[in-house]
Amino acid sequence: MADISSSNLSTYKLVVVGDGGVGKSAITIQFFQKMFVEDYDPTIEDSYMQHEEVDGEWCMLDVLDTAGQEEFSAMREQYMRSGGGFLLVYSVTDRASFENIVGFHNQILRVKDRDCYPMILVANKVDLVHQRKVTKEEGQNVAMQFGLQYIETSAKNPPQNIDTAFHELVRVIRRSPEEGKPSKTTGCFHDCTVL
Ligand SMILES: Nc1nc2c(ncn2[C@@H]2O[C@H](COP(=O)(O)OP(=O)(O)OP(=O)(O)O)[C@@H](O)[C@H]2O)c(=O)[nH]1
Ligand SMILES: [Mg+2]
Repeated sequence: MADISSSNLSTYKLVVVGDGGVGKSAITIQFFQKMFVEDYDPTIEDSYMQHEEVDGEWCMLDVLDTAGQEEFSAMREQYMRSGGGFLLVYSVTDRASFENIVGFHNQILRVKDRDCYPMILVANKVDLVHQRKVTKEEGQNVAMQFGLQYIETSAKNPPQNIDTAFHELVRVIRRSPEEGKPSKTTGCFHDCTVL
């Protein structure tokens, strides 16, 4: 039986970012509470903690669900500074949210003063097939360009790839040199795996 009481348990600070309404809270609540939140209640900032076993190794996940609404954008630099890995979320039904991913990606690298940092690209709301505005290929191309993994999710029941998204980000952090602290000269350490 794995020992989860150990004080040297690795803690991963994961931050969920992206435009307002793309489903950051729905993804986070589906992961932590195994339920889908139907209503839209814009977030200011919420945090969640949970022990989690990823590839047979227990860790502590400390997840920050951030505000996507523009009026709270002044808080971004601070949470970007504290994050150890980022889920960059857009909605496949909202083209602007996809186009804004580049801004989140670049701002994280600027705040971290790195060329690369543990992040994954999350294309959410794939259950809304008929409202889809961004194709899988477009998402994959951007992920490839940034050297990130691309994951399609749905927070709606039955959930699709929600646990996978968080677990993959933990794997990316674990694989990164010095666990999330790549040297500026190391270059990209992410795989461009498509899930
Ligand atoms: N069909 C469907 N609806 C979703 C999905 N994810 C979120 N939603 C809905 O989209 C709306 C916005 O979701 P939120 O999770 O509140 O969005 P958010 O990104 O947290 O928004 P902010 O907190 O303002 O940044 C809600 O009505 C959710 O129920 C999904 O995967 N599929
Ligand atoms: Mg929210």
